[in-house]
Amino acid sequence: MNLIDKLDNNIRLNYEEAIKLYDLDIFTLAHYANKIRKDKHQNKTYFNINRHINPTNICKDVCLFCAYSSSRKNPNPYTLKHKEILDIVDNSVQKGIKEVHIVSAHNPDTGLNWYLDIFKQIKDKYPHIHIKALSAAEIHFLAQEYNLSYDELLDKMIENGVDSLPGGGAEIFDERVRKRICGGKVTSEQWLEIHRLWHEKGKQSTVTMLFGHIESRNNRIDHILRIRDLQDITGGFNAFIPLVYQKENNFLKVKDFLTGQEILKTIAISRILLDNVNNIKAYWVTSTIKLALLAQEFGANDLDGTIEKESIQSAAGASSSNGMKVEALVALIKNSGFKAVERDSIYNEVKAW
Ligand code: V47
Repeated sequence: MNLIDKLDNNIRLNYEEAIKLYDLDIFTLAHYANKIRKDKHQNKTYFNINRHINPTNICKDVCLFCAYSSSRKNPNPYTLKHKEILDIVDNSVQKGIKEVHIVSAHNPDTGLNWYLDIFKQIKDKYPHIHIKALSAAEIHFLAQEYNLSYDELLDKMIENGVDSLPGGGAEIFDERVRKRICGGKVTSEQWLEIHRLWHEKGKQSTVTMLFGHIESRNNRIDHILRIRDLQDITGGFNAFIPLVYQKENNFLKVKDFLTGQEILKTIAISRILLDNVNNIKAYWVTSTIKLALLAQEFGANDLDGTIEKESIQSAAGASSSNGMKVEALVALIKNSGFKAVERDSIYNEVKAW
């Protein structure tokens, strides 16, 4: 059976077949990705009302793509006090957020409880707010620093109110590329192990892929298929988020940046390959909102959320530092021909806008 026959019959592709997807033209990929999107979600596009908080930028690790950490070209070290974090949460809750997304750097000076106590304080005060916190990279760092197994640390996070894990720190799983861009932090195997353990506790998480730097198309396919393999076992990933590399203020030398066509192809391919992951998120922060809207026709069915303040990608050049107003996001989704549906953090529908 040839590739097109397999696509027509929804037959799962192996690595050798999957790498050939990039040879198909963009309209063919859009056709197949959009068909899957329509079958799963019709013309709904999900978003949530959330607040990103990045409590510290002091980091013991060095990732070449990062412009956020204070050790890079952005020497402005900070560590927020719990009172400052709670003030942010108070303010955002009044504005109607349903989720706080808390990730930051690998700060060796704060102590473990600085990381954990803030979750408890937020949960005690706002039991209805979903806490999505700590990437697998942070979990690996904290487990090593404080001599805990992943399992012990994940249990402590749950005890303190963390509801789900974000997908950061996955970067690209290929070991050679990973060593060059972020050697020293969580390995690919460890990243996947942490999410596997989390899923085995009955919890959900998301998974990202950082692309558009020095990785090849084959590295992207390999990354996506490693996700599919774990998802076959656990079923715990609720969304895949391809993050487009932003190039300012960091030390990764990249010659050629991605075209819009390559970004859309990659989103469509991820939709086709990840037959066991329900949602594909076009993260407007890194793709730009215009391309994210177009990505709705290339398999993406989620635009993340309002975010309110974004510090990681905006440090590297994205125009996302102030998030997006919910009315604006809704209007853009509707004007592009889709139905704007607010969701909670684990994809229950909250309200059709
Ligand atoms: O892991 C760092 C990325 C991630 C750059 O789980 C960069 O729903 C582009 O993971 N260009 C953190 N990206 C953010 C993240 C995330 C964001 C939104 C939603 C979710 C989710 C997760 O940011 C890091 C890294 O891959 N990043 N530097 C850069 N120059």
